[in-house]
Amino acid sequence: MAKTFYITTPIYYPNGEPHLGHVYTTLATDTIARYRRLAGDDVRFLTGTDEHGIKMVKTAEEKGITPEALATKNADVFRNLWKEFNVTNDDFIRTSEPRHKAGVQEIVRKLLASDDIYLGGYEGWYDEGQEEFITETEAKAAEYKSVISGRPLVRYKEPSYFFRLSKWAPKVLEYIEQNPTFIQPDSRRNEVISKLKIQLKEGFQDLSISRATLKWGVPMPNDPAHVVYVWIDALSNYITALGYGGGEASLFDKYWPADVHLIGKEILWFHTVYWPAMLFALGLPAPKQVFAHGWWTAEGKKMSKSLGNFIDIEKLREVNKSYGLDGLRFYTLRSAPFGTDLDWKAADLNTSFNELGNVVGNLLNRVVNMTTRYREAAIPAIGETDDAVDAAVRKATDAFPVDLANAYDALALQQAAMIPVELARAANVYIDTTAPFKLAKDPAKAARLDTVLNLSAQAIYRALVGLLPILPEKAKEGLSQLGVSEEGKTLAELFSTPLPAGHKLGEGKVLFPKVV
Ligand code: ME8
Repeated sequence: MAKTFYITTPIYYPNGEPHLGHVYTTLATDTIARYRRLAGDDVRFLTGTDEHGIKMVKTAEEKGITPEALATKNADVFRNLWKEFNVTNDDFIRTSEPRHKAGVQEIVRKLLASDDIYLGGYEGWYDEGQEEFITETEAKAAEYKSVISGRPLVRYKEPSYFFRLSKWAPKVLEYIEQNPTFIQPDSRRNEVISKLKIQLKEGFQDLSISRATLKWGVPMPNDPAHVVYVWIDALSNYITALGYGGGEASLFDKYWPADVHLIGKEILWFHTVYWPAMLFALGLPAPKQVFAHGWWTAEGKKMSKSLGNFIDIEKLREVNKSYGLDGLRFYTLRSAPFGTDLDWKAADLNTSFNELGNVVGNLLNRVVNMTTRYREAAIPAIGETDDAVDAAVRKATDAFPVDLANAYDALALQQAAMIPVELARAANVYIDTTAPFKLAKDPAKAARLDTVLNLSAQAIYRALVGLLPILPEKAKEGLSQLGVSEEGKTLAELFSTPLPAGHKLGEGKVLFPKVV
């Protein structure tokens, strides 16, 4: 049976339309999902929308519509955008759906029964933009403003149910320490560990998990005057979408624990402290990994509508028009090491796309044209070799499958994008050095030309296979120019045999028409 692989994006707030940040996380998740499917895994990829909480209520009020209407309108925008962008999610969960609400209520019921939830009173600070409770110390340090939005914190005083986070926090710390790859990258892991240690030393606060003054949410099953705190509601999506707490839990049995929750760095604490604590209290395993990527800025500044540098859907559609969906995928993944912050620069987008053309497109073009011209489009068998000259391209081609697998295993997506480009670059250098057009003029060099054509073809073949998760359309098109259909084949099958001697190439065509 194939190994299962369950990967998720955050579920996004549909209080507005998606923007570059949402698209980035979703495309990165899609790339990993595509790679794992190609590797032969049984993949489940989940995304969705997080529809409750005060932020949705306030935005709806400003717009003069109900939170339901706002959520439905924008959930559709998210769902349709993922279709338009060829995202291969298997499911899309809305937290307003009955399957989710029933699951959350079942989770709360279980936690009430195990005495992990109790009734108390909350008095303290709340960041309404982040939907986050803030301790007095943190609030004071931030001058009673949100560290994310800069807006004033709000004072809350109301009866509330609490989750016994203090009871489970030591176990969470132990889990984090015993599983070095649970939180990635390492720098983020260290931040969580030190914050946890400080809070454990100072005395861990239990977590307020219900709101009595809010109507828009999942009602507490034992006390419907309260709704469940939006983060408890939201985090549960990762298991309610698998049927946990509902009638049919076969997906849950098959896919839980998740292999990767991919998120932005600002929501790491929720995912690596609250979420495992809840799961442990439910007697369930924690996810295997939470990977926090960095934040996008645009042209050096925080993205904002008023600065005119906001990368919204319209802007992204324009990008797709000029560079194709694959151009956007490649740019966002190759821009910075995965996990660090990124800056959107229109000029870099252009450079990165043209790099694909100059390196990958160029190699494909050379291989198809030369093989067509000199060998009637059939891959020649290896002829005369020259170890000193051939070694570099042979080594890069041989090492490629393992290098690529290592990059994906570490979620080093920048490397995953660049390893194929580097292989193509090495093969271009090889062609420059061996000058096949000169070899072709000398009948005595025919056996040498055979080798150069063969090795160059193997390099572009592997590079294109390796690019399938990143450039699903272009890599497929490139492979068809090589006379290869990857349909239904696993990575191992595609890598295990080189293009055989006599293999006929297809029609050559410019793969990445230059954009100026
Ligand atoms: O936080 N750069 O939803 P959200 C990179 N509903 N990524 C960004 C980004 C930026 N500038 N802006 C947003 C929520 N993102 C909760 C999540 S999960 C159980 C609940 C991406 O709509 C990034 O993935 O505010 C970030 O974590 C997410 O969008 C936040 O989306």
